[in-house]
Amino acid sequence: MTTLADLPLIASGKVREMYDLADLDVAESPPLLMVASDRISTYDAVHPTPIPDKGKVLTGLSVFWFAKTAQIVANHMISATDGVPEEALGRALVVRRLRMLPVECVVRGYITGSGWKDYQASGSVSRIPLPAGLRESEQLPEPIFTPSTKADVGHDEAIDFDRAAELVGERALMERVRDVSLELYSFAAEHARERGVILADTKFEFGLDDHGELVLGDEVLTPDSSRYWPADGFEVGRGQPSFDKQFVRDWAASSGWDKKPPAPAIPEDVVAGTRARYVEAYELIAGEPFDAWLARTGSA
Ligand code: Q0T
Repeated sequence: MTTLADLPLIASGKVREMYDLADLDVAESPPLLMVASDRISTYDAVHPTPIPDKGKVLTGLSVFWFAKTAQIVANHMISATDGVPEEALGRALVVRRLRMLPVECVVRGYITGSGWKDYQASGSVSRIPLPAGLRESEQLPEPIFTPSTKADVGHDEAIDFDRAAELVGERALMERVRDVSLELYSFAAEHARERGVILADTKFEFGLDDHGELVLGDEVLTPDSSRYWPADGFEVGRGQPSFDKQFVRDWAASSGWDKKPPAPAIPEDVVAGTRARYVEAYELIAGEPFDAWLARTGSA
């Protein structure tokens, strides 16, 4: 019996952890355990109140997308059951260890967030010129690849394609990463749109396996790595409500919190509404009851 507390922690983020499963395996490149917590952040601050099942929803969505996109690119998932400690069932994946590329692969289909800011200042994003006169949240003529660097602390830094290629060290590899990222986004955005959800933008991370093959890593197309908007009520010319976090943001705005850490505790009705939104996101996108995910992973 393995418990998370016994595993070596190799990376820790605001809302998830990566553990080493080396002791459990004799392979040359022993696998990792990627664990999603129920923690939630808004305005870059983690609230002290968890959202029950959030980690399971995000893990279930990653698994859904890993399966759906395996024909586009290989991914790091090994198992959501075998090798997962009991306490993490449903919210953890055993994954292949990769040599991660030092860039975040952002794809934007709509102009929002930092892309909107950059566009307003310069008319372009990541050195990609965009048409004049775009309005906030407007769909772009075609999706764009806008990489960033992984900052150790604070916000990721936007870079252009040439800088990303320099960091990766091989332009042809970066071109493949860009093309795969755009294909993944287009595939997922079309799937989501058929289910009433707009995938505004998303972030992928890739690595290379022992054979030098490109492999999709990280979590994929989850609400934490993507902006999902309800298609219903979408309106160009303003910011859009987040599919998953809008209850928390609305409550936070009315609570008087100055949006600086520490983030406040979340009242139980807001927790319940937010949990329901995550479950709804799972069911809309994966097209099955969330209970099916719990049952498959023995985590009900
Ligand atoms: C990684 C080797 O997940 C991270 O931080 C979470 C707190 C960042 N990170 C990813 C890796 C992966 C993945 N995914 C992989 N397959 N192989 N390293 C390490 N840190």
